Amino acid sequence: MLAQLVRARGCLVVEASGGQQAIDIVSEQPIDLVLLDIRMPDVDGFAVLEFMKSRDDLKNIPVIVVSSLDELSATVRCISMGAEDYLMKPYEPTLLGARLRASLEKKHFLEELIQLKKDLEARNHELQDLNGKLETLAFSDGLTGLPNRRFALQELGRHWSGAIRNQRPLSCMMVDLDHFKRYNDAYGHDTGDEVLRYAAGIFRESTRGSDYACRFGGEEFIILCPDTDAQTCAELGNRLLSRLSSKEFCFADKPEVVTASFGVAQRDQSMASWNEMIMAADQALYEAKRCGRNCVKVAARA
Ligand code: GH3
Ligand code: MG
Ligand code: MG
Repeated sequence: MLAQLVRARGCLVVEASGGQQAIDIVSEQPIDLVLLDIRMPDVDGFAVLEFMKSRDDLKNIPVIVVSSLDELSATVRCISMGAEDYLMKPYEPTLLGARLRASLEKKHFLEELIQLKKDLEARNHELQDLNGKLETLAFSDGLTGLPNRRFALQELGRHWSGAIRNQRPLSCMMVDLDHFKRYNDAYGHDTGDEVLRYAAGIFRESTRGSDYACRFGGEEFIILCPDTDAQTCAELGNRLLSRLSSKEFCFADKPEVVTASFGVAQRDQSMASWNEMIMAADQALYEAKRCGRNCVKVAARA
């Protein structure tokens, strides 16, 4: 009778003879809605309801209890357990039809919402991935793979405040490849790029740890050395200088050695900002160029 009524509304009906069979059916088949009696010979309706609501994959299937158990406590118990509705037998067919339609619509709406939430979460993950990639791109140099000027200045700002706060030394070294224009002019831009990548590789490998080697622009690099005084920083410069010139290149059958000039400065009390430390390092670099290149110069301290 109940099954006929539901079939008449265009629904496919799977009937269960008892509670255990109902549990088996909802566990194995995609069911849109359950009409559930309370009194059943084996497992009762409360147990079926409890089972369904405890399962993530079944808890959103609406359950309408249709029972002859005319007790308020049973109704309250079913609704508290998550039943959609409780209809007393004998039920009014039109009312059952209306409940059926409303519950199914609600379920479809809920499913759409769940799908939307999943889609949103997936998009969020994609966005987070993209943001990470964008950040990496924004802070790295495409040619050499080193952190770029933006990154260097950001870190410099951070370490500048840290050095003042903790009364720790902070040094930086400006590096400029010597006569670099010549590589471009004599052997082409690609060779120039190769030299830049080579120098970047040396700086990256030799400054592991707390130092940062960054490409500052063109054929200029900056090396930030937190917790380091100018003399130690200059020693690093000398190591970089000899490693750089240790490789003999052969461009268009001509032997070539890459060299660079280094200018070191350490933060001191007279400097109002990190900009002044960079300017001091730049001055020292200029001095290194003036003294014949391929050397390290340290800025005089106040
Ligand atoms: P100095 O020893 O005085 O520093 O001389 P230099 O030739 O190294 O300096 P200069 O400033 O005259 O030339 C720098 C050149 O670097 C000019 C520019 O075309 C080149 N350059 C800048 N960026 C790149 C790059 O990404 N790739 C290549 N191949 N060349 C670049
Ligand atoms: Mg330059
Ligand atoms: Mg140069």
